Amino acid sequence: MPPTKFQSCVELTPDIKRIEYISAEYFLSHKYNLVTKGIPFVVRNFFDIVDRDTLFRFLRTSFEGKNLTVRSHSTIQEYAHKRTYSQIDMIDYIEMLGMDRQEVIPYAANNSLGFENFNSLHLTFPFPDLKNQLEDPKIWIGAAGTSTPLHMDSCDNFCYHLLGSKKWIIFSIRDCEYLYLERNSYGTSANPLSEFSTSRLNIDYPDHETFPLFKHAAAFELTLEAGELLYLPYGWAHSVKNLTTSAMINIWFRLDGYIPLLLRKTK
Ligand SMILES: O=C(O)CCC(=O)C(=O)O
Repeated sequence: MPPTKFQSCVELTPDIKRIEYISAEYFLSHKYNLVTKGIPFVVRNFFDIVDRDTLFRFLRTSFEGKNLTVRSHSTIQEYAHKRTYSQIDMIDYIEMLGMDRQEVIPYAANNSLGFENFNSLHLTFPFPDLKNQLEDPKIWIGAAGTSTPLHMDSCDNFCYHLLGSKKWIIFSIRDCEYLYLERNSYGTSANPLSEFSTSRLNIDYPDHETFPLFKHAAAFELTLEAGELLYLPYGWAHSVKNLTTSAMINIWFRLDGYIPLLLRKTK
């Protein structure tokens, strides 16, 4: 079962705020002020943009001798319960991305990148003290049209958007009871970071008769561009679509103990 009841003390935000520029140093020294409100925000120009050729060259080298896992699904039910995975070489995948194709190619979603590669791209994680409690940074590379349907993760998230444009539709933690979330069978690992819930709703074509509560949910729409960092707190459900060929790296982490507990799920 997904969590259904939250204290309604998360501030409502009319829009997801874009902070024009803060340096990594500023972020490090003000990190708790920035994240403890429990609302998402975007920082523009947070890191240096790497051009497409340089990024792909870097990825070819970092994945040399390793397979990339790619994911396919055609419906949201398939995403939730029967998605298919296959393995491909990074060089072949990058070649596929460069081809003009009619059909959507599989999505290289959620592949481990390693902190060494994360550091080589001069990316900064604002909570270095948490580093030994983190999962590896993950890289998401996909063609226009690849997507991740509506779901909710059980941890906070920093997303470093490296290339192209990615559209996010985000729902407040206060609205999760309107989203028909169910604990997903992929989230049965002992690691709490991998618990997540998927929605039965197709938010591109919502069926209001079957899912009448959905009309109470307010969607925040956001298109991330290269150089932007998104902070997405625990419990904010999201649906994501790549509008162009895009690449993003994310780190999921837990701030229990830092974020006031009242912003978290009611027991
Ligand atoms: O980029 C995507 O397709 C999905 C990313 C996502 O769901 C996440 O970072 O939690």
